[in-house]
Amino acid sequence: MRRALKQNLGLACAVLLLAAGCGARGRDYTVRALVVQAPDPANPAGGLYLYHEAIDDWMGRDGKRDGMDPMAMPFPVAKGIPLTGIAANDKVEVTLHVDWQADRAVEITQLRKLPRDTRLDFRAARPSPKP
Ligand SMILES: [Cu+2]
Repeated sequence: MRRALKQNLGLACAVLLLAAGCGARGRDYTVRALVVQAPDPANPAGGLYLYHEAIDDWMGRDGKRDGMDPMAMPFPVAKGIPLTGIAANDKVEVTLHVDWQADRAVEITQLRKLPRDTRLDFRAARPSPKP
């Protein structure tokens, strides 16, 4: 069981390295979230339904850095990211890769479970005044 987890993590890293090597475009955001709904193994394309904390430095499609408030939303998950063992009410930290030029503009490229006692903070976004 533990070995399987290690292999999965290794695979995730390999996928990340590959993604980073292939002409890294876009931006990465590190986001903490509560899992709203366990992923459906029969439909991995359905993504992961998260209630995420504010993303202060979020940059929209228009290039404006306007932040994103906490909200529940589904996220597509990159191939090779293991979702086994992820259940509703888990707390997770994900890397969101955002590339507005890509077919799939937003996807989770990294995922890790946080300790059960992690306190998430669903305050509003504080966008930076920087242009
Ligand atoms: Cu959102």
